[in-house]
Amino acid sequence: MTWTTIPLVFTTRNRPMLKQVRQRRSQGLFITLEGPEGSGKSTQIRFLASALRRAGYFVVQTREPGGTPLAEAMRNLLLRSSPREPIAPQTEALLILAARGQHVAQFIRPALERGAIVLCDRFSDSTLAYQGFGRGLNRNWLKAANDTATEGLTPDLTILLDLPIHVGLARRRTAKGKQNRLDRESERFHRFVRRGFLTLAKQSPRRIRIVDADRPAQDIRAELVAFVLGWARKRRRPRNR
Ligand code: ATM
Repeated sequence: MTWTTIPLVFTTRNRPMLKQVRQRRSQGLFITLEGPEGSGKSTQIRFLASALRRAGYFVVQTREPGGTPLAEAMRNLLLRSSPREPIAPQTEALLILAARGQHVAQFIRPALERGAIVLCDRFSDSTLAYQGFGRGLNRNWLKAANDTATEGLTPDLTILLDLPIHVGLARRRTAKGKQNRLDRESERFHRFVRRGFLTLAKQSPRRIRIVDADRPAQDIRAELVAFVLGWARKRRRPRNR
């Protein structure tokens, strides 16, 4: 087990202070899938998990918001609509980050320390895209709060399944009974979210790989599986080979 020291900036009584946070570097690999509504993440993550397992890797699959009983309870609060008491944007962000803190501490880090490939359906990029670009919350604040929730955990690889908003929303609207509170946001909101994801991909081109999701599922699957298997083989040997 190796340890690295990463500097994080904290502000106490308006006096900036550098605090050293020790982050454990694990044996596992952390891969996230991101994308706007209707991008097919949930289907593709299942394909990817099966392909990696067939190749001999130890894989765990999870999602956000959620992934542990407490975080799933927060997911239910977040995604249901309550017209009598709309959720304020900052409450939404804090609930998502609270759920993430629990998920990282109880599920993701322990799995990485056991050497798993952790496949997660959404993570921190969704917070910057939805709550930052979509809701307009301060992105520096979101990044700092997210760093606190995750203790600095960043994905090793992020796949961004990108597609035009009207295509994704049409897919979600025809998938009966599957709409949640955020699905019902305006097209303008979803346009900001997509633009947010693409901006994040531009800022982190080594971590975030854009995949065109406006294609038949089997074409997306073929590209995704080939790319991720190649990427994983360069970093870890499968356990049972
Ligand atoms: P899925 O539909 O991908 O399960 O995600 C649930 C919702 O949670 C999704 N919106 N819709 N529809 C995006 C939203 N979400 C955020 O707004 N911020 C986040 O940080 C995460 C992880 C999800």
